[in-house]
Amino acid sequence: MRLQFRPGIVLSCMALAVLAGCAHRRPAVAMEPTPVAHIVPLPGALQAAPGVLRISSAVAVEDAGAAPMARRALDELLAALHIASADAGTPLRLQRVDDPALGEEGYRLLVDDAIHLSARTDAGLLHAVQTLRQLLPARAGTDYRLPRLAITDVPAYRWRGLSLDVARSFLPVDYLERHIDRMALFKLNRLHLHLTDDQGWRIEIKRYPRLVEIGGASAVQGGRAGYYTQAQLRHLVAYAQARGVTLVPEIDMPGHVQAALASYNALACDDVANRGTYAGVEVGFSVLCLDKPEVVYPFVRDVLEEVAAIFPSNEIHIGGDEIRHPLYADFVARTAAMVDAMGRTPVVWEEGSVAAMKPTALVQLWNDGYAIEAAVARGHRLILSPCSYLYIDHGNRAGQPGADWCRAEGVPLARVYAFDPTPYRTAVGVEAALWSEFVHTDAAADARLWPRLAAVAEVAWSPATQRGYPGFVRRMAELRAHLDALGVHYYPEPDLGWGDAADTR
Ligand code: TNX
Repeated sequence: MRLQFRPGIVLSCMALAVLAGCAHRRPAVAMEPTPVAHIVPLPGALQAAPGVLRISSAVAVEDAGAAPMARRALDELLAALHIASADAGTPLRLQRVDDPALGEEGYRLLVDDAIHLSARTDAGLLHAVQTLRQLLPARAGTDYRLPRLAITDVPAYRWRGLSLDVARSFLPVDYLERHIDRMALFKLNRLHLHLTDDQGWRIEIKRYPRLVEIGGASAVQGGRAGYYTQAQLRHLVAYAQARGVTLVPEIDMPGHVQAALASYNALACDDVANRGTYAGVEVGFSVLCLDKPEVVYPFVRDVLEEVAAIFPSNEIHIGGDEIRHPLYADFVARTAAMVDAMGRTPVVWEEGSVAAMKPTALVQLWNDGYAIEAAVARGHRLILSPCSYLYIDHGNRAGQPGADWCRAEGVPLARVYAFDPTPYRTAVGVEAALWSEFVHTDAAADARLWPRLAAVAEVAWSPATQRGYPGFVRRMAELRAHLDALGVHYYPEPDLGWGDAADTR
């Protein structure tokens, strides 16, 4: 179609230009463009007020020492933006308030002539700081403007997580540190570490040194070997804790144990021929010898005791996936009872729900169609990881190399976002999973995780009735600079207009 000259349009443009000219004579404050509050996950309630608050060079922080975690995050944010602390600066108050409506992690953020952050807990205040971080630019400038607004924000779910498979292919400590910082920006609070599998054993166990000498030296074909010392894991636990993230360890048993069998052959049944390490991608072939309880249970107990001594998390994941054995349910019941006796809560993959466990045991759903009702009826609460929405080892788009067994079309950003947890009435939350059979480098992990993990964060935090993909896309597109500042090698997601970025997988 040819464009035609339409005088009406030109005239109305001229009229608009005149009006715009008039606007120049309005008071300066009205001229401040009100920045859009692009926050992910979407806050529960946000009321915008006219105008902005300008912060020129300094803020005056008052915190009464009540929130060390939030204060550390705030100091880091101010330092990154070169905003000084000075008595004459814009007032910024962190305050603990006794408001039950805010729960364990909710917060309020009010921007008027000052910045007020309030919450019942340090964790809540930390989330308030993360919201402030998203409202401010990602990199240092000279002066800053904050929209005047009032936010009240409480998470929908207490478990907002990611499971990282460091067993098939290892991820170094410095990657995990960076990753924890990124999770915190989106208010994600559980990092589940899948520490053992057929292809590798990644956690030092002092009573069984060969687990890391042999099991730690193997990996999936093309992947990275390696292991974490107990000192490194204790460091990571503290690092994560300071950022509001709980590390949840998983020792996958009684299947997925070839690395353990290769390290200690006695754990295998006597007729097992394959006692070496494994670098393939098959599942379901290895099992602790459940017919030798006198060998297996002392091992399991010793390992879990060391795990519990390193990880203070309430929950300890004992695996239980993809293995058939007549003594399977018995094993899961006994192992879950051990975790209970240590004063912790066991978590099992969905298949483990056939075992007799206390109703407090958490069950992690991973096959969309798994008949979970029986477990729910027995009182088990759920961690939701249905693979067709949350298995982000699958492609960002159809045809991307990697896993596709659950959904041939991959698990694109919009698909992740479309997950609705609300029908699962007893869910404690939502957890995405990054398996690493085909994800072997830091950059490849980044490109699987981001931006999809931001969608996971919104699914788990924001009220299902208020969130929507178009709004998420608009807000998330604006946060690209924050991911850039953190050095994230995200997937160049076309829905967000990021298709120009290098695809670093
Ligand atoms: C299923 S999900 C597995 C993992 C694989 C993954 C690959 C689950 C509990 N087990 O062992 O790595 O599929 O997508």
